Amino acid sequence: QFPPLLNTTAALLDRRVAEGDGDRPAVLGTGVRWTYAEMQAQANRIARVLVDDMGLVPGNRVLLRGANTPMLAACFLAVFKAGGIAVGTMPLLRARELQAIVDKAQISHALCDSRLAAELDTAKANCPTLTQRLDYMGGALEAAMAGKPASFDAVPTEAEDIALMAFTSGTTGVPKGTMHTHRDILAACACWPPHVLRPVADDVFIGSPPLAFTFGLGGLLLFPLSVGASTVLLEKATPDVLPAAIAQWRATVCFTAPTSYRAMAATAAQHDLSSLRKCVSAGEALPAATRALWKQTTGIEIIDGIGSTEMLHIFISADEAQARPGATGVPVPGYRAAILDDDGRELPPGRVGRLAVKGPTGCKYLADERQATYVQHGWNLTGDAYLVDEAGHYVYQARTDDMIISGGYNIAGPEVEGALLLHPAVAECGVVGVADPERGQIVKAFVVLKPGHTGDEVLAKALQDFVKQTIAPYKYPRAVEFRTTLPRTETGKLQRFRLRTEA
Ligand code: 3SK
Repeated sequence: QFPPLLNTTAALLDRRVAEGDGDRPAVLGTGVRWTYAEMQAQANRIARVLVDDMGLVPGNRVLLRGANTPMLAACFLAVFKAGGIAVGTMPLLRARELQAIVDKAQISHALCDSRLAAELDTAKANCPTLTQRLDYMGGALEAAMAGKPASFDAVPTEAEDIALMAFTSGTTGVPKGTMHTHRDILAACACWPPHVLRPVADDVFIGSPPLAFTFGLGGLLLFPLSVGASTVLLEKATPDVLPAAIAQWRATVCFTAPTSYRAMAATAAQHDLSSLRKCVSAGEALPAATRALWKQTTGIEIIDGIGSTEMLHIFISADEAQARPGATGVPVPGYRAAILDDDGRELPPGRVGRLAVKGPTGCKYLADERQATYVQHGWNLTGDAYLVDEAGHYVYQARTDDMIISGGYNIAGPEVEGALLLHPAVAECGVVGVADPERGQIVKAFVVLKPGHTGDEVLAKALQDFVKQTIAPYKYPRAVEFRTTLPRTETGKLQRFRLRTEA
């Protein structure tokens, strides 16, 4: 039972300091090693700047933009502590994507890593609600913090107050904001970590997912704090640098995506990974071959899991003892799962249907009609097709929607289409995911050109570069095929399923 008055930062950070863990290492990064007491002081000073200088009142939405750094972590904790609503944004987002989030969430405040300021500067003109902004990493935020005392009493938020809005681009590319309360956050800390991951206070967490992605926020900030462990926040955690970082920091718990484990296996022998004891994979289905390769290379059985931005974190998973190649796992204690047919009836083992889950966290979209699609009959329908085997293990089959999952990124085909259609040579286009041994799927664009343009390699490259300049670069189509027509229904709707089979 959670008490009615509940503040995430008070529960995860202040309590730890009050109970005597102030001198233990909390957050590590390039040139930074903050103890729990230092982390608390940083968060307190930022909270004071937010309230005293930027006029934040409880319920205000605060956009956070930055690479994974101790300062970004302190900003999240400061916003929770001041009773604000933290809205994390992916570092790679462009101005138009930021603008859509600011508008949808009615964001009034922003704390931005100064090295990523340019896109927010561009977005500013079209963000009338965003009136208060300070930049950090050599920006005005640190200067404002310098004059503040290191104390700040947590705002007595209620358990059901919204603490976090996490955005996901969804199948249509129109961003969906998912809302999570203080109680949701602490419930996520109380379910998967103690029952499946089982971290201890001496653990050192490390990994690649951005704090703006709830997989990263939980795995690299909330969960380590919840047990008094430490976390290494790396600005760059691609597979070419992660093994060296694991060795350097003697990390014990790693969070990353299957593609990253596969890539890291190739260079693992060149690094001392002997400190590692737990490896967590989520974000896309874990191929049995990747699990086997990582086990053969490091001796470690990957802890696989599926979560969603809507559900906040992982709800089906398997610890090392329960792991079965090809299966994601079993419902995390606290959650229930079922496989439903299109009419909402539960299917027996072995039958493929829609994955449905319920538990202490759940989907609460911000003003979005897709709420009624995601939540039906009291179940959260994740958009994944699964089957459950006779032993109760859940086995992933496919996405049930148009989302493309490539290299751990969720990419909405229609959003890439929207970017391509801005190019002067493009008349029509359709974007789908096609199977790829390395990335799971890649984004493929089928393009019909306007008269006077020739579909050759030069134009294909120009279109790819154009998409990279228009939206987050990871969404660009890695394959481009020129067509004279696209398959459409009589009413003109693009038939993406036909493109998928023709790809
Ligand atoms: O994609 C996932 O599996 C996931 C896992 C944990 C938290 C959030 C997400 C989207």
